[in-house]
Amino acid sequence: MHKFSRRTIFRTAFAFPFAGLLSAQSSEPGLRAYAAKKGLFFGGAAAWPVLRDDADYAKHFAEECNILVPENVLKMGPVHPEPERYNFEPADYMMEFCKKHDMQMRGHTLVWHSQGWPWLKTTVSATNARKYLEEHIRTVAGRYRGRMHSWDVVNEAIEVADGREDGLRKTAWLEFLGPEYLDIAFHAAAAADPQAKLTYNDYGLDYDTPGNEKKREAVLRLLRGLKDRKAPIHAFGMQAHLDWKAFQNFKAETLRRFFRDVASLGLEIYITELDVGDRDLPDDEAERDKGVAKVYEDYLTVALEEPAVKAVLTWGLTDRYTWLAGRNRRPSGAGVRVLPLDREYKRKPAWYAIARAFESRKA
Ligand code: 9MR
Repeated sequence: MHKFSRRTIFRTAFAFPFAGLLSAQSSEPGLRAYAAKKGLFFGGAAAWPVLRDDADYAKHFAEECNILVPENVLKMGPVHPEPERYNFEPADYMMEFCKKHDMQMRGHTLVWHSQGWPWLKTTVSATNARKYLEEHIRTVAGRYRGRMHSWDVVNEAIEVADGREDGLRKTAWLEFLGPEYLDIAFHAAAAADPQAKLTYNDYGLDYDTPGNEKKREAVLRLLRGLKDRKAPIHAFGMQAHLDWKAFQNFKAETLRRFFRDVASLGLEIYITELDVGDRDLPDDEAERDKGVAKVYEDYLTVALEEPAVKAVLTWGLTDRYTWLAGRNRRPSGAGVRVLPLDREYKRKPAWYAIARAFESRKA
């Protein structure tokens, strides 16, 4: 474990709040050390083949993270492009990378309505859906048996706007198998990897708005249902795709209450896909970085009050590679500044904000 003091981090962050100045980087340890000091994980979503081909990117993952999640390569389509063919090469590489750098790995995701099998429509039907789903989970989760920290078994199964009483999203899996597809997936995952923490992961739950409240209710219903039916579920993944403007709707007590409700079901909580959209902040970098950092700090400080929260992962690590580059494009052409490291891998105010939030966690 690296040595670092609480004073250093506060001093540094406040002395040079927005500066790339500091980013010559220092002997300061990575965020993984701040997390580990509290028995927690910090990590990021890694892109493929960037992790293999960009040595700087890889170096910063190893330095900052004690957990990694593949951004895309374990999704149903990428990992299982044809009924009889799997592509494990990228995820195998990432697993080796994790081992080499003393990091854990999360799997994302066994069941999702998006980026599914290209062959779903032509091959899968109500009569064979269960067989295909179980086989997929057995093969993918089974390959990494005993080596995954956790698996997002089901991702984003709630869509209140789809109009069902139970809030379930209308997907092919629901159509073929009914709501039982959730239980089928969790049981198959537990059989394939009895050690991994099996997780339900979702977004749109962060704010004190009627829409988010409805979705929180539906997610709690889903989690409670799984627990009542004795499905093997161990954790809830809070994606936390935040946005600077939308964050005006954040209310600490609402998040606290939701996390308490989830924790009372006996589940761990992971912040799985954190980032902070900067679309409505001005072009000026210092101002933007300050606004984004404040959202990271305000959110995480509250989230980390909840003892059930065990891990924080950002969706990406550097502004050089982020899905928000497309979504938060600005008229000026200036690049987004939404993650802890900038395009040149320098630590931004958001990095210090995350470090301070870890420091605020009660041991
Ligand atoms: O960041 C991911 C992007 O590269 C993919 O094109 C997209 C579709 O598969 O998924 C993005 O990641 C999503 C994650 O898997 C689930 N939660 C929302 C994320 C951002 O869209």
